[in-house]
Amino acid sequence: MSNLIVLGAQWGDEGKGKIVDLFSENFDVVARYQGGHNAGHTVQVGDKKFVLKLIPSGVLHPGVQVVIGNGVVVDPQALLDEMEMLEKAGVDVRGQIHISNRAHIIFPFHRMVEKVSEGREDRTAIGTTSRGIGPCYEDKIGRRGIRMADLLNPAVFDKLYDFLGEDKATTAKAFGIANDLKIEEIRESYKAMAERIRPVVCDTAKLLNDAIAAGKRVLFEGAQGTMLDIDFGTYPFVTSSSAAAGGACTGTGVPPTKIDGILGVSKAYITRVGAGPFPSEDFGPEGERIRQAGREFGSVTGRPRRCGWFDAPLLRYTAMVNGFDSLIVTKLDVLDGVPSIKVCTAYKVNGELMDTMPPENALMEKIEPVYEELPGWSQPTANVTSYDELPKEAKDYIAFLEEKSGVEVGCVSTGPERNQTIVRS
Ligand code: 2SA
Ligand code: MG
Repeated sequence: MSNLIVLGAQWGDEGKGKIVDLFSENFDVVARYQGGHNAGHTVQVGDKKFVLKLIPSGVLHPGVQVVIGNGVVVDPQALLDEMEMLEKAGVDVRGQIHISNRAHIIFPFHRMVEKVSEGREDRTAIGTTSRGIGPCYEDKIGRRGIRMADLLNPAVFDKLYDFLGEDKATTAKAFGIANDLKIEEIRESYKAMAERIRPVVCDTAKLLNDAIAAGKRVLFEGAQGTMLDIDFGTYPFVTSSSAAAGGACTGTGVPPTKIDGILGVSKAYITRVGAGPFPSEDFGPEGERIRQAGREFGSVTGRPRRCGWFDAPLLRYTAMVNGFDSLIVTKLDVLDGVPSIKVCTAYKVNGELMDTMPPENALMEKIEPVYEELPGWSQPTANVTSYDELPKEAKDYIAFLEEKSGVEVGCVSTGPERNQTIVRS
């Protein structure tokens, strides 16, 4: 398949970074289509570990071009820091990266607005990453945002910035924090950063469509996961972008007719970081065991992730809204040695069985998961690279996930490194 979307089938942190890195050698271009530096894509290359937040994981393959699409929100400081980190590691990032002139810019006052909103007593905090992501998208949808192309034109930038700066100064005043906001300092520092970014900004919709017309292959890298999608996730406990497959088109300018396949990535269990409903969460020692064995801590914020059992109704739902052609199951090895593995196969709400996701949070919170238990395996799966070499119980577990979620598992990851992967033929 030429042009593929790889995206999260759960609440993010499914291991997309490793998968995109692994697949990238077969692609010419890797593009991010939503989110910003709230994402944390961890890639292990030999003894080096990279945590990429904004730049697509494909950058670790020399010669692969990487694109930050129009649907992404860019914090210029975070971008320059990440570029510098990669340059120091010997990556030719300036020779590989292209940033959309339509991508919206995150400013320090977006973090300020987020802090105010998360701290309000009259509202449940979302548990955001404090990167200014949501407020930047608010300005985008509110049609007062500033885009890359505007940042690069000082006269246009000044005019738009006067308005946006004033808007945020009013907010700051209302919350008694006006002194913290250095509107003019920010203006000057952004103009300086603009010059360092200018050489890598272009019309990436044209770049991508030209590449496709020339027969090149594009991999679209999702960030976060479908259950954090602004429309299809557990709203309002979601991120502010279109993480589901549709976002790959609106977030890059590549039409749906040019997408050839969609791969979902799911852990062999499930995690979530931040607040919101989580039907199969395990609050006991087994959840803690998964957290330790799976090193389940936020790669951007370090927050402990909430852990639980594979949720088949959730996967059926994310498979429906994304149209997965195949599923990639990661971190199977984390379940090594668990004597009995639970799988949530249905939801019960007010005594009634439901086989899909309810749209309201109030109902989501009431879900009692219906579990089926499968025997674990004693022989480790870590490092196994061929399906036939998996213990019988692990194969049965994968077959059970396929049956209950309705998606074929094409690939299984058995460790963080590139070679710790099983591809089923
Ligand atoms: P935000 O900051 O507005 O996007 O937060 C809104 C919700 O989206 C969740 N979110 C994430 N969930 C999992 N992984 C993410 N990336 C980092 C990682 C997170 C970290 O890879 O570990 O380091 O904590 C990510 N980004 C956003 C967030 O928790 C809120 O529930
Ligand atoms: Mg992550």
